[in-house]
Amino acid sequence: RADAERILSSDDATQRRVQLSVPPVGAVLVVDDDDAARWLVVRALARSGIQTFEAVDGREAVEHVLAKPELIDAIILDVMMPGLNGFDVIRHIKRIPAAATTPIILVTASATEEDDIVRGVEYGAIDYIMKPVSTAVLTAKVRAACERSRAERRLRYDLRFAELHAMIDPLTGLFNRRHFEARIREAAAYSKRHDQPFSIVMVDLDHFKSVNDTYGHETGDHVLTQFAAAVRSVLRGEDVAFRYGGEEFVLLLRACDAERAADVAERLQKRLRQRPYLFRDGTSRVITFSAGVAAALPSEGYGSAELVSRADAALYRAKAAGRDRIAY
Ligand code: GH3
Ligand code: MG
Ligand code: MG
Ligand code: MG
Repeated sequence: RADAERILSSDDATQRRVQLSVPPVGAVLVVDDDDAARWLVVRALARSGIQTFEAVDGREAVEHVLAKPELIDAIILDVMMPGLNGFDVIRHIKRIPAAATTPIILVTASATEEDDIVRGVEYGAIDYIMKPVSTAVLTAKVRAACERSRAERRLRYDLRFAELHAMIDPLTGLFNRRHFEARIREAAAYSKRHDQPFSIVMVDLDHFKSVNDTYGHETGDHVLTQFAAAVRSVLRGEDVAFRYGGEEFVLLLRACDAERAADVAERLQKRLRQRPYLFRDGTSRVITFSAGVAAALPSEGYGSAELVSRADAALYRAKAAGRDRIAY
């Protein structure tokens, strides 16, 4: 289920995995068809605490990066290799999203390789080392590349985290209204293209003010989180729930007409009836809501503004008719 909490927690899991599997200094892929040259580099790096992976040709290098892009902090790449040469490898790696910014250091065979260096840098290598390799220069450059790589990864993670937080309601963990606006536009475009209906259900808790007034705002908050959990439990995989405002929620239901949308709302009603909220003072109460259902119409071009106002109007009718009901 594309649910905000799940995305966040799986992101945390990825982050933990990355932290656990990456050694302190860095991990580097060493690509060279010449065994002696490759071992020299590997030994020098190992002595300064850098983990190494090896590839004996371009193909192996690309396969290695494809398999575990997040575990490689930098790539040391021989230019002259049979099959895919160093430039080919750079081009392939730049097309792998998770590795596109991994620093690549070229290893060129001789001082006649000025053109190689220029070409390599144009392709996206950040630096080069001349053969025969100086271990001091090698180690310094690789350390710098690893640090750069890790700083960049941290930044990317922070950005993704910020992005997710901008769409999530912190109290319930559901998506927020801002994200709803984006998703409903997306759903409308999809429906238009495929001529397929979708529906929304506007949900407003009944007499919620009295929960706050009787038990306090904190209990009110807890009721809202429990309600959100109930909402999650009745949704199908392709449905998404949002906290629209205070005690108002909205469900976005893909490939769903008004009748089936009302079924989902009824399932929620039933579930809340089965599990009354138990208050601190030992009393319990069934949390009820009123809901307005609206299906996107081809005649309205599946427009989302009209859809929201029809659902709102239906919700108002449900309230006016006595609450605890679902109206179209
Ligand atoms: P109705 O059946 O007409 O919807 O009655 P109601 O009391 O639910 O409606 P009203 O809009 O008058 O009140 C909504 C209440 O929801 C008022 C506000 O204090 C409360 N509320 C809104 N957001 C939150 C929140 O985040 N936490 C808590 N605890 N209460 C909230
Ligand atoms: Mg070579
Ligand atoms: Mg309200
Ligand atoms: Mg209300």
